[in-house]
Amino acid sequence: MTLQTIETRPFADQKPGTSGLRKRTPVFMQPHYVENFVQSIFDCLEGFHGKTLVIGGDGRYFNDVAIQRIIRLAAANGFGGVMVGQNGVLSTPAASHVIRHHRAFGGLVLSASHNPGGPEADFGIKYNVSNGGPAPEKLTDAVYARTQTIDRFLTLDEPDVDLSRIGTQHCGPMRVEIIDPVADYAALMAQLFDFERIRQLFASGFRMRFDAMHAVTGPYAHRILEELLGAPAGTVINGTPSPDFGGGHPDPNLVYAKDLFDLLMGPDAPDFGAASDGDGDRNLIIGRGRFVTPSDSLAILAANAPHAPGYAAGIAGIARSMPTSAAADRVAEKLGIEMHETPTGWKFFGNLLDAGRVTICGEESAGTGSNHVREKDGLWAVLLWLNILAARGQGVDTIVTDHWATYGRNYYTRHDYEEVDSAAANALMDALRARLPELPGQRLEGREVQFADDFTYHDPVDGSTSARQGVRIGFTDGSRIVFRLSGTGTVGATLRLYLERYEPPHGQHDLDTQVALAPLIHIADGLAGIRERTGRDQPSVVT
Ligand code: VG1
Ligand code: CO
Repeated sequence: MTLQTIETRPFADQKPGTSGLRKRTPVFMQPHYVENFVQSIFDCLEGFHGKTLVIGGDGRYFNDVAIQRIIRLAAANGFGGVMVGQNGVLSTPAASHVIRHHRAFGGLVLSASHNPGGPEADFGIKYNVSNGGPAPEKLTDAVYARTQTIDRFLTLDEPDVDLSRIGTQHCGPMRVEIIDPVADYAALMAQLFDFERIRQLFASGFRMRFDAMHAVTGPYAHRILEELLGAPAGTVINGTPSPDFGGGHPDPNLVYAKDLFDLLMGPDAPDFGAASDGDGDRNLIIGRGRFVTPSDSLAILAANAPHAPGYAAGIAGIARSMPTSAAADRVAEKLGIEMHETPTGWKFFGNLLDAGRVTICGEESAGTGSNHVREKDGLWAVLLWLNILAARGQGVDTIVTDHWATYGRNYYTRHDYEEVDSAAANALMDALRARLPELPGQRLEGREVQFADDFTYHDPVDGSTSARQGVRIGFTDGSRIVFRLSGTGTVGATLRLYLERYEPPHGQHDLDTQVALAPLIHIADGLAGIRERTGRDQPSVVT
């Protein structure tokens, strides 16, 4: 075994975004690209000597190659051991749990999440800290700075390990433990939820379809839903992870999971449909004849969490990302618990969860989770829904409409303009920001602007500040328009437009969402000149 110090030169583009570093796969496949980024992370960490690093990914193309390189880097840098999911697979929430459960120093999660995979698609790497959550901005900023000056990385002249063989191997002096990716996670789920009751639900003929989208949740869903909870074989579809996700987008929304949506809206619909994304942290929830928006799902899960044993004592508070609808705020208000609004990205929930100030968190982008890990968790949300359905003995539609009748309905949609010209997108945001000071008090098509700002978050736990997190324009009637640019795309810019309008408990709850929000959509286009500036007359994705 020889320790090698390899000379290298910085790549200008290794700036982590909303969730780690995401690039086209060929970018990651350039010589030294992975090594530079991972060495830069290690160079920004202190005190890991002899400690354990967790490594896993969503199984996409290049996962296995990158993991072998990372194992050698970890050994050369002095980690005492690595725990790696079998075949390099660990869902993002499972990786978070493994880090916490085994008191690891941190972990590397290889994924570009909902972005497609393959030699011409996307790849990504993210570092999680010892609480199991994504590295905070302070660390990702330091890592980026380091990538700009790096001139060497450390590696070992050692052969590949066998990622398929569960058990202990070595890379030089470092222990390499290949673990069952599902076992620890499944045990955690069994603690949080009433598996017996959910088993009875399935035994009584309740029908479900779970679409794993050829991505990482396949093995988790087969084990938990079919083997442990007794759902009939065939409940889980597309359950074998493939390096290119079957050629699809592993994004559980109404565009890429359209078959599931059509099934649930069709004549022979099962009772419940769900899906998860590439790395298993997102969830799509659809009842028979009823799609549940992620913002509503957050509110409903928070309101009903005590039906599950893991939350029987109640929840301490709720946090949601800024663009997520205010539906959950009404639940928090009624329960008299804390409510927090954070910037987009799960890393902002970590401090609130660690401090015990919130129990449940969510994002409009189909992410929901709790203090059981420090990532959003797709299957967790599905299991909490199942637990609630079993406990209440009601269907999704009844539960959703009941919720609206109690709290009112927040009509909500997101329009994405994907891969637009970066300069045009930035100009649009700049022009909007310039207009913000003059907007409050103005009437726009009959609605009065109450506030207009570029969201700044003050973390109440560590006092840090994150500015320029999205332009929000709120009206006196409670409706809201938000604009921001995506931080996970890999080509051009993606403009996200978020729209929301509140309808009180006794109001009209059965309008078509796009119709209910049409006046706000019109105002948004007028304010930002979306069509003109992007050259698009329609969003690429509407969720
Ligand atoms: C998107 C979502 C955000 C989510 C992030 C990572 O970020 O909007 O809510 O946290 O993806 O999700 P952006 O910057 O593109 O809007 V995951 O499942 O992709 O890791
Ligand atoms: Co994801």
